[in-house]
Order: sequence, then structure tokens, then C-alpha cells
Amino acid sequence: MSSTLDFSVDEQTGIALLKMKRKPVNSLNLEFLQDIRSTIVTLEQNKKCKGLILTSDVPKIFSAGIDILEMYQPNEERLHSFWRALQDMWLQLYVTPLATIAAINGHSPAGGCLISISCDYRIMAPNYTIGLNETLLGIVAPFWFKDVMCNTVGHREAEIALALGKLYSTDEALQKGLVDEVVPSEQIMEAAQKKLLEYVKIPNMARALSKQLMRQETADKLRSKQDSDIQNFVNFCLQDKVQQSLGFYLEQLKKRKS
Ligand code: CO8
Repeated sequence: MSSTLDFSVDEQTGIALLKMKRKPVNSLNLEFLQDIRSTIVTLEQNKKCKGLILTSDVPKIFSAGIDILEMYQPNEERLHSFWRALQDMWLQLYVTPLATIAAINGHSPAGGCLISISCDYRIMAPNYTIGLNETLLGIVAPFWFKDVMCNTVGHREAEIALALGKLYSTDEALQKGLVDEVVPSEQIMEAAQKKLLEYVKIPNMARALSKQLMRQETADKLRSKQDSDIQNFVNFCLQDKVQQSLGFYLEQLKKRKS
């Protein structure tokens, strides 16, 4: 078992619970992304497992998205591996034959939002924020983040959200269809279990193939461009202007505290 993830499978119901616990904010670094992906693979290989609930063990934070320190003053070789790990984790999650529910029990910006909207169904607790806020950091969400956002809220809403780096409140997210349900924090696991049982009751092959029908094209688009997407990301990150923006954003994060 990894030190940043907990998982367990209830063999009676076929439901797995996967908890992110990379303190302080479940930011996604290379190793964490690899762990998430390999855990999904392990669960897919478990014949008793039909679905998973993805949630956080860190109070008030689902995931703060990409670990900005992977992008700031990076080692170029690691930057390549990092981006491939993010692509691979996303590809695994987005089209996994397992039914997936995000129980969003805290803030979920950027990469946290991507993980949430890549699950089949999203349940969020009140008074948190979720969205693709990349432009606020002076960076741009890649095309496959954009595609998942368009698939979720439609082209026009995604266009506004991406340009403004919009972080939605839980209520706004529900209204726009970024999340599917809002329930109080203390009821979120019960609600996620209930919804997942609905999914896993559907004949497995039919459910998984219908998911594939909806999602395969989006996943294949990235698969066909993985190498160029990595190169674009690396070139973009290494620009002086981008490094300055990231440095400034990190400073602001620290200042908020004092
Ligand atoms: N990466 C690295 N460190 C982080 C991150 C992060 N994403 N988020 C927070 N931290 C650090 C903080 O700097 C702080 O560090 P320290 O204790 O050393 O000062 C520590 O984590 C705790 O953070 P906070 O004190 O801010 O905790 P709060 O509970 O007050 O707030 C939040 C939690 C709301 C999550 C807040 O930390 C926050 O808003 N974080 C930034 C989230 C963000 O903007 N993420 C975007 C990352 S970019 C991304 O995911 C997609 C990039 C796509 C690639 C684009 C191509 C170039």
C-alpha cells in the first residue's frame, strides 16, 4: 500500500474506496500520479471490483491539482516523465471499465477538477470551489483538459470558464452541470455508495461499453498525440514568462497565509 493512497475493496458490493492522502493538499506530483494509475489498474484486475469511489483523506481539500513545484524551475527530463504520468493516469481513469464516482469533499482546482470530471458521476460537499483555473497561474489548460470540460458543461460554458480561470462555488458547479449532486460533507460517502450501487447493478459489459462509446474518441485524441503534447508542455513550461508567472503565483499562495 502506498503512503499517499489508501484503498479497500468491499467484495460483497464490488465497490472500492480510494482515498488520496498526500498532505498537505493532495497535489499531483510524478510519483503520486503513478500510484493513482497503478491502483486503478490493480482494481481493474480484481474480478470482484466493479466500481470505485475516489475521495480525499485530507480535510477540506479534494486535490489542489498539479504540484506546481513539478513545473517551477524543473529538471527537463523529470518534466517529460511528469507530464507522461499525468497523461497516463488520466487515460486510465477516463476510460476505465470500472464505474467511478468522485466524492468531492474539499476544494478541487485545476488537476483536481480534471480528476473529478473524469469520473462517471460527481458528488460535491457545499462551500468549496472547483474549476480549471490555469489561466490565473499564467498557464493554459491542455487540449484534453479542455475536451473533458466541453464534454461536461458544453462548449460555451467551457470557453468562458477556461478564459477566466473560473473557480465555481459548489452551487454554481451544480447549476452548470460540473457536478451532479450536492450533499453535506458528513453524508457524502453514503450518497456516493448509493449512487455507485446504481451503476454496478447495470450489466457490467453494457455499462462499460456505453462509457466507451461516450469517451473513447476523447481519449484516443490524446493517445494519438501523446508525444507532441509532452513536447508542447515542456517547451511551454520552460519559457521565462511562464516561470515568472509560476514563481509569482507560488509567492501569492505563501502570502495568503501571513
Ligand atoms: N502545488 C504545490 N504546492 C501547493 C499547491 C499546488 N498545487 N497548492 C497549495 N500548495 C502548497 C501551499 O503553497 C502551501 O505550502 P506551504 O505550507 O509551504 O506554505 C501548502 O500547500 C498549503 O496550502 P494553503 O496554505 O494554500 O492551504 P489552504 O487549505 O489554505 O488552501 C487550496 C488550499 C485552496 C488548495 C490552495 O492551496 C490553492 O488554491 N492552491 C493552488 C491550487 C492551484 O491553483 N492549482 C493549480 C495547479 S495547475 C494544474 O493543476 C493544471 C496545470 C495544467 C498544465 C498547464 C500546461 C502548462
